[in-house]
Amino acid sequence: MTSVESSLVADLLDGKHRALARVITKIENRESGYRDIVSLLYEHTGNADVVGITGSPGAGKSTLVDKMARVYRDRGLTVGVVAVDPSSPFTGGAVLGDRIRMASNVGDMDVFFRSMSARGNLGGLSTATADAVKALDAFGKDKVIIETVGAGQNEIDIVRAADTVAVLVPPSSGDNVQMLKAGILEIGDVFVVNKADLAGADKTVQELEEMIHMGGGKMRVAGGHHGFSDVEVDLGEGRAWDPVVVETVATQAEGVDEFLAALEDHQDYLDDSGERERKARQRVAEEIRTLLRDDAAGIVGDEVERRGGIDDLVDAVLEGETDPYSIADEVTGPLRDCVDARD
Ligand SMILES: Nc1nc2c(ncn2[C@@H]2O[C@H](COP(=O)(O)OP(=O)(O)O)[C@@H](O)[C@H]2O)c(=O)[nH]1
Ligand SMILES: [Mg+2]
Repeated sequence: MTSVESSLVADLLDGKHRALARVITKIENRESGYRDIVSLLYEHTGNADVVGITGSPGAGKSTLVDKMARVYRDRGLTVGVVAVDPSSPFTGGAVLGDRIRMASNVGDMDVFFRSMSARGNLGGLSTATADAVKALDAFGKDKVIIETVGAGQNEIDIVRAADTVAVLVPPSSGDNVQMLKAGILEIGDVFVVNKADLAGADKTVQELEEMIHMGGGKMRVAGGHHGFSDVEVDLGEGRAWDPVVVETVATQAEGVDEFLAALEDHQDYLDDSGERERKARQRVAEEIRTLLRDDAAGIVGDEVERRGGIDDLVDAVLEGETDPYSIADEVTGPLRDCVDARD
């Protein structure tokens, strides 16, 4: 590690926002040295409440996050926001809007906004987001909010860095709520029917409640694919969490206090049930696995290059000289020998 990295870390821990911004840029771009930085920050993490806000584009996430941040600031808490857009591989569109918003935040650096995009590396985005959250946490932000658009696995991987996940649902015809079934219902701890000033909000709330109590929430805590029931599922140490539905009008800051109270209830639940610890264990295990997988793939990739690259190996297979299994054995053989020799 160079002195540049250690002094950057020292400055971040010292509360310098410029250092925080530079660290997140290094994380986002996977600049050399970023791993050492995250490694140094690690022991300073674990103090922030991390909330994930997700939902379709235009649902009102950014508007709500701004209002949340304002309330937190009024309470004397510091806030970090990471806005992630997995759908835009380069900086532009929605992300640009967030950058402008960041600039417009009346110089209150206790609300630190930062947007991140995929940079053509979707797989790494959730890792980069989790690392950016660590930087904000180590910096000492009390509340860290991850705002993300998109749907499907990327979105789910990204909000996994959060302790509590809020899903925004605009009021509308039943179709929308039906569409939520795919994945989203399982990740939401709090559902927010934003734009409650528009027609159909009450109906949407009712549909969400029905869907949650039909089994979505119970099924999740039961951890099975079948056999969920209406009885409370005992997790051993505490009660199961029943997702909550709240209504907001983000533009008018209506319902924000109720929303924040629901988030706090969930945080309390995490502590009382032992779920926070379980989640933390799961997150660290996944982090270790991901790093090992990436590192191992990197080592093997280098070895493939040393052997002339993947195309040469493909040619050899197509010409009948060898087969993919034999190649895999040959490439990984020396690694395996190395590991075995250490016993
Ligand atoms: N009527 C109404 N419009 C809203 C509300 N919240 C946000 N909007 C508007 O919806 C649009 C999208 O909001 P934005 O926060 O950028 O959504 P995001 O894409 O989810 O971040 C903007 O024009 C907001 O002013 C609300 O509660 N009611
Ligand atoms: Mg937004």
